[in-house]
Amino acid sequence: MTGIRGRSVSAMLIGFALAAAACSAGAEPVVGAQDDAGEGSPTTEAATTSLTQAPTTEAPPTAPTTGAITTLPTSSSIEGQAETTVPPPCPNGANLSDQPASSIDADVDGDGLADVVVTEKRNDVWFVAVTFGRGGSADLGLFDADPFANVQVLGGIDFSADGSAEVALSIGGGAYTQSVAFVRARGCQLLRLAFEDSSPAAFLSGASIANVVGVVCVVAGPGPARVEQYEFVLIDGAADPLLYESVYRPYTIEGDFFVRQDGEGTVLSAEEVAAVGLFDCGGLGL
Ligand SMILES: [Ca+2]
Repeated sequence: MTGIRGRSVSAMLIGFALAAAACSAGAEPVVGAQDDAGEGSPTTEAATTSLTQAPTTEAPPTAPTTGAITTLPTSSSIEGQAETTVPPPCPNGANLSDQPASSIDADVDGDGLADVVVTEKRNDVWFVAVTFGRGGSADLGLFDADPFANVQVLGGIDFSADGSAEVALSIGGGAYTQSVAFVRARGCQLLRLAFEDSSPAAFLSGASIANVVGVVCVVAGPGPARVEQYEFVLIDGAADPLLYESVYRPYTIEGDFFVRQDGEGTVLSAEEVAAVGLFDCGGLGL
């Protein structure tokens, strides 16, 4: 039951956080610094204006106010963009091939420019690489990826709702499962999100008759960003409906790590198991 409830809450959280992300994405580059600048500078202008215009009784209430809002924030917002949304290009750190195995667009460094993220295999080792919208590139070896799998970049999901997307990748798996990993940009580098023991993190999604494993992503909202790993094991194949033992393992995202939280086990019917998404991660397809 925890799993079902967890999922519906997850869906709500995703919706909420995406809405919050949309709001903050629009507001973020302009609000903080410009408001401060806008409050400081207009006061001076208003003061000088009111001094010069003091004899006139009609103008002061409207003219200084309009001038303060329209002119000053505009100039300071241009300065702000120069600092925060147009960082200098990165070095060309990736050895990019002409034929990536997969490619998606996502803003991984949060500068407002789309970046191109690809997967490619070199000498039987898979790499994820990014070409930044501002220029330059970086790559990262996926050494735990199956060299015989078709490693794909699934897309970006902004877990922390900070404008920089984390990138989900399918890195291979077993006969019935796919393993999903996450990377993010840090400055001009790519890094792999890891478990607490620093091993590269991967989550399983897939199903056989006896086993079902699912991944649910939850972006930051009222609660912390997390990835929930569900596992269902068939315990009564004679029952109608089939009965599965469920294990729910949530991992919160803290810094660059997935930190295991307490989960619960319970018994679910096949219908309840089916209601939990095998891969429910910000609309990304597996
Ligand atoms: Ca970008």
